[in-house]
Amino acid sequence: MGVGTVLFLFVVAVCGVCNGEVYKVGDSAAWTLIAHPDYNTWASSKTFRVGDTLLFEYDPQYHNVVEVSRSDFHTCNTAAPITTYATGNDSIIIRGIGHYYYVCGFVGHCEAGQKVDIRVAQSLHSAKIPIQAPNKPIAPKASPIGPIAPSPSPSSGESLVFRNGLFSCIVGLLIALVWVFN
Ligand SMILES: [Cu+2]
Repeated sequence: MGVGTVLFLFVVAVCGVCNGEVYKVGDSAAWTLIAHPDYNTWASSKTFRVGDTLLFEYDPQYHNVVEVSRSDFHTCNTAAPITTYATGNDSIIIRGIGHYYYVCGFVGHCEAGQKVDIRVAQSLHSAKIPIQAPNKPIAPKASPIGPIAPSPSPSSGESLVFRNGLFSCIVGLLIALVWVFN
């Protein structure tokens, strides 16, 4: 395996953390009224970031997902939706920091607790790197950046470096640039 291939794989691995997490709303309970999941407790247990994905899974016969304003969220008014989702398997990418208010638009469901306030306070995933594959075949070359540092050991838990998506993205970008202009 050439150095270029190794670098490419490394960049892909590093930039994997830039793509954000996927949060299934309600976890195993999903988006429902059955057993009345507490979506506010669920949401407050997560740290949402820009670039993360919210996944709403539900039976579209009985539920949907309506993004509403803050005031409509509190009054369960779905007459002026920002966006309505109804596939039963909706992935919504968080576009910026702030609050996102989702309720079920079926009669009585929001009032019964099928509503969630997604608060996005951090934007570490916002720096995304467009990875462009080179057109020319990869020729093995001496690495100008020295040996690749080993990944942090899993036993030490999440390392600060890999928790910080932005830092990882910058490292990945630098490596990609070195590679491209090599
Ligand atoms: Cu519902």
